[in-house]
Amino acid sequence: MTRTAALSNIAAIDAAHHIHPFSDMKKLNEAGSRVIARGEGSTIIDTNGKRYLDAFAGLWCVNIGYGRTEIADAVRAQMDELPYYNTFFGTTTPPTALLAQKVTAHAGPNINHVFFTNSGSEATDTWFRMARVYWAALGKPEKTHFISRRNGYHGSTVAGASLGGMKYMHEQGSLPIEKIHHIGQPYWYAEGADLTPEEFGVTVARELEAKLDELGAENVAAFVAEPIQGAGGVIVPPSTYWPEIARICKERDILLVADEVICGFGRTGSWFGHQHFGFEPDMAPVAKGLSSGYLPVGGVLVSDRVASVIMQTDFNHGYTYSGHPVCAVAALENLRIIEEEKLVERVRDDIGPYFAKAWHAFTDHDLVGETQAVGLMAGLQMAKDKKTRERFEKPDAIGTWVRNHCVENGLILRATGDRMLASPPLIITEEEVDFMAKTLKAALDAAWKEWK
Ligand code: PXG
Repeated sequence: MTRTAALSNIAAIDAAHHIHPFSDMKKLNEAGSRVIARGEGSTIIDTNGKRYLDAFAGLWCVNIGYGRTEIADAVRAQMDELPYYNTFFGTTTPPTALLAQKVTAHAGPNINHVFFTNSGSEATDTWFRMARVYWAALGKPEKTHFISRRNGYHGSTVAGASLGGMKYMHEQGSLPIEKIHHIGQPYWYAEGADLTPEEFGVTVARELEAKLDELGAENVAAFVAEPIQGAGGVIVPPSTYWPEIARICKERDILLVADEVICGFGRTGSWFGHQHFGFEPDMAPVAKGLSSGYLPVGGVLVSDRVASVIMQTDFNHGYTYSGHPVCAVAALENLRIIEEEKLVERVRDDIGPYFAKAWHAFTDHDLVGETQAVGLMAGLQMAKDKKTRERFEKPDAIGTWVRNHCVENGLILRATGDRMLASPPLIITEEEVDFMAKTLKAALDAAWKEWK
C-alpha cells in the first residue's frame, strides 16, 4: 500500500489518528514521527530516503535482518494453502507442529513442549497461569505468589506489567496485582556499593531466599527474571548470580522461569540466555527473535517437569491465533536461516567478539563508567565521575541527548536512563560495527563537552 500512497503526509495522518506505545503523544506529535519505509540487512530507510544503521534490530527482534525474501515467499505460499486454522478443538496444522518440534529442539534435553502465543506479553500471562495450574494439580493450590525483580520487563498486559518492575508502569492503573513481589536486580554499577561484583551477585540473589522466608515458600509458585535484563538497561548479572538463584529455586521448590523474549534465538551467542549462564528453567517465555519480528509469534517453552503435569489436566487457556500457521511458517523459515547461516555460532565466535572489542573500547572514555556485552547485546553506563561511579542528576536527559545525536547521524541505539543499549541484527557486518563505534564515539565526545 505504501508503495502507491503518497508518503509525504504519513506523519500528519499518524499524528491525527495513531496512539503510540510508551509515548508522550503531545511531544511526539509536535516533533512528528519518523516514518520508516524500508529495510535491508541491518539498515532501515525513512520516507525521506535517509538511511540508519539499526543497531537495535527493530525492538530487540530482527535477528536475521531486514528484507529476507525467503520469509516472504514461505508466508505467501502458506497464505495460499491455509491462511488460518485453530488449534483448539483437536486440530493442528503442519507448520504449527513442525515449529513446536523445531523450537524445542534448541532448548535443551529437558524442554520438549511449547504453548504458542502471539507476543511476549501473552507468553507471560500464559506461564503465569500455567504455574498456578501446575501447583494446583499437584495438590498445592496455595502456591500462588510470584517473585520478580525491580526494573525487570515482562510485557504490558496486566500480569506482564505487574511482574515487571517498572515503577512508571505500576503507577498507572493500580499495579501490581496482588500476590506479586519484587526483589532487587543484579545491577552492580548502581547498587553494588563497596561489594565486588561477585559478592554483590550472591547478596542480591539471596534477596530471593529472604523473600521466600517472608512469604513462606509453600505459598510461592515461581520466580521469574530475564537472564540479562533487556529493557532495564542490558544489566548483565555477575557470574555468581544465576547459580545462586538456581540453587535457591531448587532447594525451596519453586519454579524458575527464564524470560527469554530478548535473550533467545542467538542474541547472547547461545540459542538461549539460560544456556549462556548454564542453568535450566522450568518454563521460558519466548517471542521476538522466534520470527525475527517478521510476523508476531511467541510462546512458552515448557520443561518436562511442568509439561508432564499440565498435560494431565485441561489447561483452560489459549488465543485465537495460538500456533497460527502463517506465523509458524515465518518462524520456521527464520529458524532455518539462523541454523543454516550459523548465526548463533557467528555471534559466539566471530561478530560477537568483534563487537565486544569495539564496545569495551569505550571504557576509556571520560563519560563512560562501565561497558557490558554478551553476544550482540550490550549496555554502556554513562557517569559524571567514572572513579566514584557518580551519576548525572538527570539520567534520562543525557541518555536521550546521546541517542538523538546518534540518530541524527544515522545510527539507531536505545537509551534507558543513562545507559546506551545496543542489540543489532545477528548479521551485522564488521564495517557496520565500525560505523556504530565511530558514530557513538562522536556522540559521547559531544555529550562530554556539553554535560561535564
Ligand atoms: N519479556 C521481555 C524480556 C521483553 O523484553 C516482553 C516480555 C513482552 O513482549 P511483547 O512481544 O509483548 O512486547 C518483552 C518486550 C524496550 C522495549 O523499550 C522492550 C520490549 C517491548 C517494548 C519495548 O526496550 N520487550
